[in-house]
Amino acid sequence: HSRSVSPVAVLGVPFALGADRRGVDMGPSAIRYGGLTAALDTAGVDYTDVGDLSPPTLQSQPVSDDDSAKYLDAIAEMTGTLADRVATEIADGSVPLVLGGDHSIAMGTMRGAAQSSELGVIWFDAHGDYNTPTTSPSGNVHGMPLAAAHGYGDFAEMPWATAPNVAEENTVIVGARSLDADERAVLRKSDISVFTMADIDKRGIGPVTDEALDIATDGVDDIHVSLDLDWLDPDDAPGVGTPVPGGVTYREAHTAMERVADRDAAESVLRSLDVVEVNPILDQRNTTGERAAELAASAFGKRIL
Ligand code: 5AB
Ligand code: MN
Ligand code: MN
Ligand code: MN
Repeated sequence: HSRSVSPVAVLGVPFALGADRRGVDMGPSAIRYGGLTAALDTAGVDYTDVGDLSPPTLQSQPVSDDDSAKYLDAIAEMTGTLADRVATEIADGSVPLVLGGDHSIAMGTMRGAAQSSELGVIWFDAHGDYNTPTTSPSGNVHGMPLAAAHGYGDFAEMPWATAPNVAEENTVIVGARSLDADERAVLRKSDISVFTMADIDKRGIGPVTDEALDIATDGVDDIHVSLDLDWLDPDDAPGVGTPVPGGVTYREAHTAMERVADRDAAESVLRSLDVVEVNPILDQRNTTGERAAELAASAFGKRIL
């Protein structure tokens, strides 16, 4: 697929149960209000906003009694619905742009996007999101979606959570700066590539993103890109639930998305994108919603001139 012929399908997933925190379910609204359609228009992107899913809400759930992986039944329901929808949009020739919601929604996007054939993944995040119910310090499933996709650990027993056709060798984390002890040990042993903030400092975000694209696309058809807004420094993107100082600047984040767009223009590699963890309750006048909108458009080829 090439950008000129593949329309983008904007799909909101107002979901907060993976973060166990109100506000992140308003992310899709905040990103749209932040100027998403204007930014996509400027980018010359052919898109349709297909609206929001209606996943389970915090107010519809009894407080979770599973401290190791909170609200897992509701998360399974959301994952199944989203995976089916993403797979359908891709089969119809679209590239889904999925607006979160907390990062647990990426389990659904990846599961749907990986139905058709092998898929690489690039994970732009302060965190590794490689916990399992056994290792998680919080029990919040938004810290687990990448481990779930690979069927790692406890997730080997949860086929609904996994993404078929996603190999560790084609999975790349970019910008990590907060890994839990168990996550760190697992990632070091794995075939997943992790570029930390130190790598970005040394080499620059452009070369690091280009290498991430090389690894993610090696021998596979397409990639999924997952953009957690806490990847950015909290000074630039304050509206997130788990901020970590020392992140990339807004400008560096643009450079990364532009490299994704450049590769896609040349080789047609982008199968799906999600933009997650925007929490307007924690934000300063929707700054983070606006940043998310502009960065999404950059991934689809927004140009200034
Ligand atoms: B996010 C933490 N590792 O598991 C955990 O925002 C934070 O999707 C997870 O990257 C952050 O609770 C999840 C401490
Ligand atoms: Mn994340
Ligand atoms: Mn994160
Ligand atoms: Mn392709």
